[in-house]
Amino acid sequence: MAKPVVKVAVTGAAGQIGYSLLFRIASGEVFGKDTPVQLHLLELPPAIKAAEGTAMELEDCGFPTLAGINISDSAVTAFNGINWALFVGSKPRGPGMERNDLIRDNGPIFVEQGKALARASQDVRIVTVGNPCNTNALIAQHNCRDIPATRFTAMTMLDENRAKAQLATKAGCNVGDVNVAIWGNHSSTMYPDFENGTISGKKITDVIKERQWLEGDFMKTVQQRGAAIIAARGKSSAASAASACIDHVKRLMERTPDGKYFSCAIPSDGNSYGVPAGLIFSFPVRSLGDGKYEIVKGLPISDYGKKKIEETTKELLAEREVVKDLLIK
Ligand code: NAX
Repeated sequence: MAKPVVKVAVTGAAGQIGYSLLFRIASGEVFGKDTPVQLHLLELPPAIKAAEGTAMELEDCGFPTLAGINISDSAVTAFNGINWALFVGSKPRGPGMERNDLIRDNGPIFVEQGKALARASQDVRIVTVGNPCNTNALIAQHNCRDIPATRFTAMTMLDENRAKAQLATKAGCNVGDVNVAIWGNHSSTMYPDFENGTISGKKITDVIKERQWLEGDFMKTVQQRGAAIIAARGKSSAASAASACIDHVKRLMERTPDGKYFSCAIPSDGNSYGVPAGLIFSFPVRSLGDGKYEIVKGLPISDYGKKKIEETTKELLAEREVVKDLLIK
């Protein structure tokens, strides 16, 4: 017997990331070849026509797992009965725009969409990709108090994948051999934790002994990869961001193998590594299966690591201050 339909809302469906993401979800890659998927596409009115074009292409792929597509410019309509909300849509940063302006500009989107989540199914899970994704997730979560806070996540998986690729190239190993997590904000203050990470079960610092490279070029490359891609491509990362979003959903659903973890920005429980409660902060996380997860506790954090975690915490607290009037207590 076919499994129940999984209803997935994708906001910003006509954007660059949407164009990569939707096809992979519809193909059965994420929820399984025996699970029908219904897509709920949310777009701004001027982009509805483009979303319709994407929907036509989705139909033309002939995916047996694609059960249907709804398109709407209303979050209330789009979120009706959904099991997953992938918040991709938000305004990009314009020329000369400060990060705080972007935060203020995008905040109201997540107030509205957070409220509209009241229409979602009881088991809904939320992944925020649109930037600044940690703070946008915080706003949505505060505006939707009937859904448990732990269901709200923001994506740092692209940063993890970027870190793994750099480490694998340096060590001359397969990307799959690398286990490394990102701490904090999806921004240039993020901390890819090479001190706790492993390569084929050995400490990264025992495999790559050039501490100068790890603290220097490696950190810089991961932290500034988004800007490097814009400089090379003329557009921001899209296919890799969509791929990371798929990894994020899959990692949350599948039990994490022993000895591994992954990066996921989640509400801090206030008991982990000195991060204030409630902040949407990327931690090393393990999935217990079916979307339940736990923060990996007890990792040793050196003075260097503490400084990095403090820096990114400080930035997230400052972002929270900028949007404090949008947060319902
Ligand atoms: P695009 O500008 O191509 O697409 C965004 C789409 O969102 C547009 O079609 C727009 O009409 C729509 N949109 C805007 N406001 C909306 C609203 N209120 N409701 C519904 N739709 C709305 O951007 P794209 O390249 O797809 O990137 C989307 C977001 O992902 C951006 O905020 C971007 O900064 C962010 N990213 C996040 C990453 C991460 O690792 N967390 C990495 C990639 C990417 O930079």
